[in-house]
Amino acid sequence: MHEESKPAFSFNFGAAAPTPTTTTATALQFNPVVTVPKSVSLPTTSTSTARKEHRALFTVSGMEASSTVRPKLESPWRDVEWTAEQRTNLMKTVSSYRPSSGEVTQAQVLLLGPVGAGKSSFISSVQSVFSGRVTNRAMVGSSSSSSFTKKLQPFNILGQKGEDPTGVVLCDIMGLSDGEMTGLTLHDVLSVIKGHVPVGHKFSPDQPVTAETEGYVRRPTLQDKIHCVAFVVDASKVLTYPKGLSSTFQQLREHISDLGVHQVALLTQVDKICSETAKDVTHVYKSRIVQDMMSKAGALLGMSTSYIVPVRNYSSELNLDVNTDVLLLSAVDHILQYADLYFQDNTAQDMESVKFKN
Ligand SMILES: Nc1nc2c(ncn2[C@@H]2O[C@H](COP(=O)(O)OP(=O)(O)O)[C@@H](O)[C@H]2O)c(=O)[nH]1
Ligand SMILES: [Mg+2]
Repeated sequence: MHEESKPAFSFNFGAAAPTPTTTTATALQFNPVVTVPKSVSLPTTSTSTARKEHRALFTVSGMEASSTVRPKLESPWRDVEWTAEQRTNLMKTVSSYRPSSGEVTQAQVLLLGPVGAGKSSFISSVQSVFSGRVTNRAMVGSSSSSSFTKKLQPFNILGQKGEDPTGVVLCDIMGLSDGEMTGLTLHDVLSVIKGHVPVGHKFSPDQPVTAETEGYVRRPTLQDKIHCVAFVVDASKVLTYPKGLSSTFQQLREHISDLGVHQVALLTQVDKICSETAKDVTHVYKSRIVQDMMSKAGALLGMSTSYIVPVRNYSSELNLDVNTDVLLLSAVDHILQYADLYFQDNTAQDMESVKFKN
């Protein structure tokens, strides 16, 4: 049984908190005061590192100045092979990926971020890469719509024509609100991650997920759960997101880490902050502006930049571009590495408990 106290806050900054109803002995304490995670020592959970990072990043001055003076780095800060061959290799890697746990067939990845960050676009773009043409299956909203996606919607990433679905499912969800009264609550996000929320569930901030919710999954299997969370932020908004978003991310990260789920981040819309990258995506790792924005996104998320990858989604294009495909596939590959850590951790734990029983 996993009923828990409802959160003492929601992501609708300033919105009324739902009143708690049922609690159990194992209930998580949703304390709005930030607590340091106790047991999980994932690389992504280092709160102290995150805080240090905050300090360091916020005291750096003249970043923009240097961007203007020297917008391009002499050598890229991450190496990527921008070739059709690399695209083929990455497609093979992604489509042949199978979770390293016999119990599940697909890794479930939850995309979390504010409305308009590019979550649905990322899903559509990855599907486009595999289908060989630009499609919009994940119902991308316009940048002004409040939150087009209100349901929990998993998308199988299908292999190329005739191939089986890949071992990855990208789950789209309503956006974290950045000020309106429509955002997801921490309670609901954690219910999704634990596997209690049925596919197609329509979120509503005043109707939190409980055992009475239609289709509530009482005893989630490993396949029902989320195995990796990918935060999604818009590079062109990192500097203007409401202040509360950063603490929302920190709280989410701490609770998600407590569940043993690794987290990565996608910095989308990099074409909007760097015109060179907009013209030619192979500039992305040479762009000082993008590099600086990655650090700022790291500070916003409380995450080291090594977990963050830049992404350029297909938005208005009609044709695929090999370099954009490579960047998108690299992001999926990055996500899968952290999803697989979950299976490795859980398999290792199972082994421990077997040893213990014997
Ligand atoms: N230029 C550009 N636009 C993007 C990118 N990603 C998303 N968009 C646009 O941003 C808007 C919001 O995207 P959407 O995927 O609906 O965001 P969501 O609310 O997070 O699902 C849409 O108009 C997209 O076309 C990107 O990488 N580059
Ligand atoms: Mg969406």
